[in-house]
Amino acid sequence: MRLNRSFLSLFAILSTLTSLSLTFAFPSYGSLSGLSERDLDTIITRLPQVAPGTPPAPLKFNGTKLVHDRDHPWTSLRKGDMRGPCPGLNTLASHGYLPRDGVATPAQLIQAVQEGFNMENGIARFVTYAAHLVDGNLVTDLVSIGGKTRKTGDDTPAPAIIGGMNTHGTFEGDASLTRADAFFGDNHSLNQTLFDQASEHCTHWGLYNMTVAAELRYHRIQESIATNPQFDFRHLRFFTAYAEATFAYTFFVDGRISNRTTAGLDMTNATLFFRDSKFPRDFWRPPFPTGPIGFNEIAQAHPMVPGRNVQGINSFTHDPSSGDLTDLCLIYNHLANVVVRGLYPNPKGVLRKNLIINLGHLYSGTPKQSGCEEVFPYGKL
Ligand code: HEM
Ligand SMILES: *[C@@H]1O[C@H](CO)[C@@H](O)[C@H](O)[C@H]1NC(C)=O
Ligand SMILES: *[C@@H]1O[C@H](CO)[C@@H](O)[C@H](O)[C@H]1NC(C)=O
Ligand SMILES: *[C@@H]1O[C@H](CO)[C@@H](O)[C@H](O)[C@H]1NC(C)=O
Ligand SMILES: *[C@@H]1O[C@H](CO)[C@@H](O)[C@H](O)[C@H]1NC(C)=O
Ligand SMILES: *[C@@H]1O[C@H](CO)[C@@H](O)[C@H](O)[C@H]1NC(C)=O
Ligand SMILES: CC(=O)N[C@H]1CO[C@H](CO)[C@@H](O)[C@@H]1O
Repeated sequence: MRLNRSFLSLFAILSTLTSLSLTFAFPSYGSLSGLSERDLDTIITRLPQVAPGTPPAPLKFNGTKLVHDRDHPWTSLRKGDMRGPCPGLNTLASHGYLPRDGVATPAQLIQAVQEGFNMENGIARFVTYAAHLVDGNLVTDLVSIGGKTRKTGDDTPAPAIIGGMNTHGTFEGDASLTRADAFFGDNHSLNQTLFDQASEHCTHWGLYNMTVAAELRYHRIQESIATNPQFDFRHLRFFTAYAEATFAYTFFVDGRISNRTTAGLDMTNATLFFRDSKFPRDFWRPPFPTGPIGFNEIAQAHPMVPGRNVQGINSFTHDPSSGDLTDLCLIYNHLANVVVRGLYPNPKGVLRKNLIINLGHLYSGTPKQSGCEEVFPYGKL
């Protein structure tokens, strides 16, 4: 009895200490997914609770303008600044359109991609809330564009699960053009071998344009099928892989070039964006609010189905449960009902409330013309 009691109080002290260290170590941008209810309770009461911000409206002035201006100089990284797999967001952070440490609210992300790259409001909302829901902190309303991640197959306890946009398999995924698959290690910095390969695709013509993008997109998929036993190319990743292939010529080409269908990015400027997170000198943003121009052309050049390697390399198998490019509503549905639900199976209080609000903002970014029906995995407020 005595023994039992002192054992229990020792246990109580130990677990309080564990919770304390967990709380103190827990960064305000860390994802709360995958935590036990006990850890969640401890962490949430000590985090600053910030109500989800309102998504910014479309830009008032939406034409081209100089964005590499005197108010937005490039500066090198300070200790602790985070950068991730997205060259667009990295560049915005290194020029101060986003907080330079790489931690931002969803509203700041939308404002920055609109202001700095003239990204269209709907697509900005969709990708921002997708990233925030799977990789961000829904209590503090912060997400890191980089951040630490848990290693594949590593079930280290909560403090190691930090989140941020280089978490593999939530938003970040396989067959990126200039970043290696997580299976090979570093999944977020520029991989010089892959960048050189991308440049070779351009040497026929010298510029990365829609035609090159279609070939390189397909080539990287085939490469992952043949080399990455864990290659996964389904759901949100199937969509983002095609969208991102368009981004380098839609967003990184000077806005004084008005025809965005034929726009091409040269490799010197590409190196600045992809490797150094830097605007070229005198860079102007696109001439109108822009999304993935050429998305359908790239997808149709080499039609693919969503799927994964089911049994090692070269075992790519169609997964009919995944939405494809003709059914974006299925991708939205899977994200809300399966992915987010899986990360947060039983949220309570402020967490549930903020999940509902952020899911509403995600839905507001689905294209009107696709007519997706809104889903409510956690009910309504
Ligand atoms: C808030 C909006 C955005 C979010 C949340 C976001 C997030 C991401 C993430 C997580 C990735 C990694 C996916 C992967 O390849 O595994 C990525 C890739 C990429 N993003 Fe963004 N992004 C956003 C806006 C932009 C903008 C405005 C641009 C261009 C100016 C851009 C350009 C790219 C490119 C080119 C890639 C592909 C890199 C590659 O394949 O090597 N993104 N983005
Ligand atoms: C850009 O701004 C103009 C002028 O305010 C507006 O008419 C147009 O609809 C805007 N374009 C988009 C795509 O928001
Ligand atoms: C770069 O990518 C290649 C091909 O995916 C991979 O084999 C290599 O290990 C990567 N290099 C680094 C430094 O991550
Ligand atoms: C862009 O150029 C292509 C090819 O020359 C042409 O077919 C298309 O109409 C042009 N688009 C615009 C918006 O000028
Ligand atoms: C890309 O550039 C090449 C070489 O100039 C050209 O043949 C091709 O038509 C371009 N693609 C587009 C979509 O403009
Ligand atoms: C590189 O970007 C700058 C700024 O947008 C532009 O003026 C220049 O023409 C680009 N270089 C090439 C070779 O396209
Ligand atoms: C899942 C995975 O491999 N993630 C890796 C992404 O890259 C960073 C930086 O190299 C690694 O720390 C992660 O383990």
